[in-house]
Amino acid sequence: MHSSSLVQLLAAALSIGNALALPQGPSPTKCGPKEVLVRKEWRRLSKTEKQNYLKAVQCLQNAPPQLAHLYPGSKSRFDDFQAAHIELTPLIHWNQDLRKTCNYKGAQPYWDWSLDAVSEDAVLASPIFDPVDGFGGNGAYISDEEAFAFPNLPFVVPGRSGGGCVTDGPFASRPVSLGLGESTEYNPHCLRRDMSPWLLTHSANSDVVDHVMAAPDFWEFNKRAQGGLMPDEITLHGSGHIAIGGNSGDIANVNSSPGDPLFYLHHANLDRVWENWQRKSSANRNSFAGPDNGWAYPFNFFGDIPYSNITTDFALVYSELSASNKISDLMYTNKGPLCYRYE
Ligand SMILES: *[C@@H]1O[C@H](CO)[C@@H](O)[C@H](O)[C@H]1NC(C)=O
Ligand SMILES: [Cu+2]
Repeated sequence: MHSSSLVQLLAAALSIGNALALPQGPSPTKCGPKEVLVRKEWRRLSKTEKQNYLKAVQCLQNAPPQLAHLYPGSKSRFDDFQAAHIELTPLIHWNQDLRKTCNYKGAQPYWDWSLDAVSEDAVLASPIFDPVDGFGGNGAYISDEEAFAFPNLPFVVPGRSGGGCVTDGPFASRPVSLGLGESTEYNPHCLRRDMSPWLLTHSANSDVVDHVMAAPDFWEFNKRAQGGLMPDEITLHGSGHIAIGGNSGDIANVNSSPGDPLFYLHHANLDRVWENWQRKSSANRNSFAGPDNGWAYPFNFFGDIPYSNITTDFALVYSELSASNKISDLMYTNKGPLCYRYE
């Protein structure tokens, strides 16, 4: 297991898609009303806004890599982000790169899964999976046995229904460069999904969101949002990964999940839940705590390992994607280097 922490993962979710200027050291970044980007739920975007986002992602998939010297498997700028996640988990500058490299004018959209988690039919009918104005749908069905042979999970995902190559949408024909797993060698393969509408309705519905939102401090918030490893313990974070990626899909792999472009909309929504929770009180706003290793207590699913608890002085590192940030600089989405708000 790599050593990046789940807290970092959530903290990184906060910074995914950050906006305008490189967060370089302590110098304050200008973030006024003119600069702040407004993040919207996918289905609230116009058709044109959706197409602009999808085209910008495809543009990054065709843009040359800048980190191939670090990650031999990276064949595009899109792959740089996937490779950096394999190594580090934290991600920053995704949306900034869409804007800078691909001239994308918008903000990072998010996917509010709780809107779809009302029924299994609603999950399947979600606009997020639209073949034209969305990210495409499920993979073709493969058997439990075949799916379980992939390295994502130690159990067969209840309700899994796909597992093979995604058959429609704008990302079906482009090979994913890296993964599954923690190698950064080139390993082109089709984008796979193994959706479990059952799991999404059980682990990302509005009751689960409410339970997370009721957490008294960040430690507890993080614990409730991350959930556990087994199917009946999965909550918000695991849900967006495992209910879509299942046993064989890219987005369900703990290392190589950003191979599926949906990853960024899932993490933007986690960030939004955190931001909503922060806005409940000034105590919430300033609360932050968690282990410095993703698999340490209280996420010690694979046994106890040594760790320290971190504070907002902790510096997140992003490979060569950007300079590092202290978490304290990232506690407000609408200030400093992040500079966005949610609608
Ligand atoms: C980390 O913080 C948690 C929650 O406050 C606490 O239970 C745990 O003992 C702390 N661990 C260390 C190593 O200080
Ligand atoms: Cu994640």
